[in-house]
Amino acid sequence: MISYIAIGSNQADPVEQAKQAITALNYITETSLISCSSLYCSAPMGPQDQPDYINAVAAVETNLSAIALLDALQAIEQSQGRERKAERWGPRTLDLDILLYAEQVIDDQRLTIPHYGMKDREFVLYPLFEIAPELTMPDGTPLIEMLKDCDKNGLTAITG
Ligand code: 5RU
Ligand code: CA
Ligand code: CA
Ligand code: CA
Repeated sequence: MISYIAIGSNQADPVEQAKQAITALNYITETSLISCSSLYCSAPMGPQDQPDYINAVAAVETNLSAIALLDALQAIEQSQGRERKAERWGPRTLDLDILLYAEQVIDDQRLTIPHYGMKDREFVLYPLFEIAPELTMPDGTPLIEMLKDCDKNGLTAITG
């Protein structure tokens, strides 16, 4: 299955956190990294009193189930110092979210796919478009249609 994964960090050298996470994705069992977007700098959405984020989107090919992939992603978050905090949507060293898993729609306790917030988040849609411009959502909506309603809000690719 092809799965698209959102990467986010705004603590403890976010560029290095993101790069390390991309490497770690390729080390997941039964999983290989297909492609990765540029790294992007984005203003925080949700709580504003936190640093800017580094965001990216990666594509992987995996034989794991969606839940097994989620377990592997949460293990990477832990290994890169993710701490569980009381504050909702606060700063974090690493956040890995499954955006899409094949063409599946999953609605379970631990996992909602497509990711519920992705349609409103420029830091997800633009990196995803960079690596999958022809993508359509499981409901048939083309990604490029979602981008038309999505302001860049200062999102910038990091060069170099
Ligand atoms: C509310 C609205 C809460 C949008 C959240 C990230 C949201 C973020 C991230 C940027 C959060 C969830 N802002 N805010 N990048 N995560 N730029 O990865 F995304 S908290
Ligand atoms: Ca692997
Ligand atoms: Ca997230
Ligand atoms: Ca998350």
